[in-house]
Amino acid sequence: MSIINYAAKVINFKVVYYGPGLAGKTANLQYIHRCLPETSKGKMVSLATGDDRTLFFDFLPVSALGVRGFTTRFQLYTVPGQTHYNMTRKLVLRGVDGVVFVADSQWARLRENVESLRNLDENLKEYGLALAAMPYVVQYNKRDLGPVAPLDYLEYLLNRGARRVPSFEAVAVDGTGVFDTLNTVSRMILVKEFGQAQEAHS
Ligand SMILES: Nc1nc2c(ncn2[C@@H]2O[C@H](COP(=O)(O)OP(=O)(O)O)[C@@H](O)[C@H]2O)c(=O)[nH]1
Ligand SMILES: [Mg+2]
Repeated sequence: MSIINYAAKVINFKVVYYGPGLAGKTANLQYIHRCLPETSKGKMVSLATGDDRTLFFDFLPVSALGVRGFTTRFQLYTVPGQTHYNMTRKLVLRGVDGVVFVADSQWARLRENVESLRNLDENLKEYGLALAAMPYVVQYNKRDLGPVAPLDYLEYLLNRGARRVPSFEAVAVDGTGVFDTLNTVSRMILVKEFGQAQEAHS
């Protein structure tokens, strides 16, 4: 659900980075924030608990291209991964336009990924939304660590829903895969909102 400000001619899209705690959601936003020029980024708000995990959300408006005289802006959020913050996760998903699922590639974290994906499904359902029907990509992060599960296996576990979505290997701390992930989900949102033709001009 995009939010359109007709007076300011701005369309806001909301992208939520979802996934288990410590998968690298915040690291994605930090890298993006570091790379963007001052003129195209807002302030990043990060509320952390004592153990340095995201308690509420990270917020990063990214100015993007103009569409039909409007400026499109992407607002990036992350959710806290830990089980007991489900109310917060649900709130952050409110009005979401696109989802990035950040998975932790390490063998030891596979169960947490599957649980988090199931939790995402359930929370979207409460808003009448489904991953199968929305702009959605998967990121397999922490590829630099060992031992990590092979891509095929991660795809089998996490990307075999009603439709297979674009997926990316990433090392969020050094930026590998970070913009591929963001650009793809952003493009999927724009195509959904404005149609294929618009993409050709973007
Ligand atoms: N080696 C490595 N560390 C990472 C990577 N992504 C995130 N981290 C580290 O993993 C920890 C958790 O990352 P964070 O972004 O806070 O996870 P979040 O809970 O999903 O937001 C931090 O210490 C990050 O620096 C990665 O791709 N490789
Ligand atoms: Mg975080």
